[in-house]
Amino acid sequence: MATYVAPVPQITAHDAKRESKGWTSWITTTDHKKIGIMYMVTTFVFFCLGGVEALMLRLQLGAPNNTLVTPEIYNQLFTMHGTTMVFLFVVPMMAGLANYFVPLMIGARDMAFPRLNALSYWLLLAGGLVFYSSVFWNPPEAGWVSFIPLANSTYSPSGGEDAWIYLIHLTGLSSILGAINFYTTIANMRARGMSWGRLPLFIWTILTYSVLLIFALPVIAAAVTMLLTERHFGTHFFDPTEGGSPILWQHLFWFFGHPEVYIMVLPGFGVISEVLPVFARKPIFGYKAIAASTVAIAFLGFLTWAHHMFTAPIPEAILVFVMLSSYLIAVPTGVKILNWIATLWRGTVEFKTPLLFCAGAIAIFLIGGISGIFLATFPIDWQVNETYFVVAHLHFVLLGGAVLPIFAAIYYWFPKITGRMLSESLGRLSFGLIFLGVLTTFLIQHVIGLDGMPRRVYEYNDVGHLALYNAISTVGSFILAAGVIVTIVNFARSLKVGVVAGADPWGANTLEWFTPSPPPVNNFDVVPLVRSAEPMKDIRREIERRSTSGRSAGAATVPTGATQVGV
Ligand code: HEM
Ligand SMILES: [Cu+2]
Repeated sequence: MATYVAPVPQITAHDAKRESKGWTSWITTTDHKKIGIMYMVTTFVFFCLGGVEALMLRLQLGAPNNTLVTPEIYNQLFTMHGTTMVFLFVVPMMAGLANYFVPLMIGARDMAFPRLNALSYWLLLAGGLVFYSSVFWNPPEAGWVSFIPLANSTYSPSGGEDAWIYLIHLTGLSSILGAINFYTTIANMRARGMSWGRLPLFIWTILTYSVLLIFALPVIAAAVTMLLTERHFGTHFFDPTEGGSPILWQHLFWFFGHPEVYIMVLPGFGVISEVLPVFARKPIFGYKAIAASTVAIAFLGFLTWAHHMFTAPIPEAILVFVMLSSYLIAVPTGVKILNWIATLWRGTVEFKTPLLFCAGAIAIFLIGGISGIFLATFPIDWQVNETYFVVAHLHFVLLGGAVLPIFAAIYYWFPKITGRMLSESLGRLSFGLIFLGVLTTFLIQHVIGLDGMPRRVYEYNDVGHLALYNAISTVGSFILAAGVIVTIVNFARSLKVGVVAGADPWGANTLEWFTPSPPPVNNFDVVPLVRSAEPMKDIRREIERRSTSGRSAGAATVPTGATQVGV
């Protein structure tokens, strides 16, 4: 008789201490789940701050020649907004999701290095606090890219720019330590039977995310250190009057910056690959192709950084190479999208909120991908570089590739984390508003860009349709914000009155659903033996088989890691 449960009797010293409560249990914790929750809550707060900054930007741009904010404040707002969304929301939110779910999905009891894990969180928080403390004197103004000469001590004399540098250092260190931890955990702590070919696709993307971070972050760390010495200790790496080169900064920044985009969107793709098969009631189509395309995107992502520098003096032969390698990324990306569509095709599709967010994410990302092909064509980029066309592109990519998948992940995994379901009707409303808000805010910005409106300007004249188009975009941003607020209300409500979820409310495929919701401190009393890429399906099938053949009285209950010792 087949047995699905490998008896793993040991409870480690780490698990043995009973789950402690109270605020000290949070600040002293090394439990990956608590750390994961702290990551997610902290980064969501930063998302709200970044969102408020975005709304202020959009309010200022809502009418021509508006005087709501000064030019300095406008610069500070877009710098804070871009930096917050990238470094304090998307990247660490993915780390938060990974912290909570990597051990659970691979059948481990914690991360490989629990103390290092706690350190990663505290470094992230420190980075965020140092950065936001600049609000009390003078926030940075040189954009999230800190281009030279804007970021040097002549144009950015205030300490805000230094706060930005420390943010990069602290969050970078946090991410690198986290990446090492994820990599080691995934490589060494998988349940018995979970070969690489049975690794959940979300885990494949976290593995790739980690490798990308490990390769890309040291470069930006070096670059910002050079910037710091340039600002304070008289070095001249980037100063052309002393033999330095501003282009060097751009190379160093974008060598990191382009992979950073994949650091943000690949885990989002991983969420989509987990959610679609669950709600289509079908195995994922093309598991191997999706896993391989993740790795391919990551590799190609290191060849294309100079597509952010098409207007810098770079030899045309190189521009052609960069253009072609950028096009090439469309191939593995297209592979993913085709496989996702094939997964939904003829499935028994249940349009629950997580699936809605995923479907919306694919549509929105696709629009960003298509404008990306335009931008990768350097003669086109020469026309639209530094206009709102780029702002539209980057928001479609990041909202579709990262933000909507994060919302999908929240709706999908909230029951596991809290033990309660989020409301479906509020979820749908939130999705509808966010989807509509994204399209209303950003589609029109392609036209604003083609009409010639530059990005990073605080005002514009009332020429052509610019006033109307910008007003539409501003209205859209408030629709989007309303959608986010509905989700926040949904959280607060469901924590108290949400339907109790049980271990496996979706009938899902991966191991995190084997254990109770919320999971006990040690995650699993017994770790099931993994026999396919969809272990929960095997377990449910086995339970069904046994209950219909009338054996083992306890086996027909919903599986939970804590109670299912005898399956
Ligand atoms: C919630 C809806 C959002 C709205 C309404 C919004 C709006 C804006 C606006 C008005 C700008 C400034 C454009 C300019 O003056 O050049 C901007 C820039 C930017 N946004 Fe957003 N944004 C949103 C979400 C996001 C998200 C989720 C991300 C990243 C994940 C993001 C990343 C950026 C970046 C990187 C910039 C460029 C900053 C710079 O120029 O240095 N935004 N956004
Ligand atoms: Cu790029």
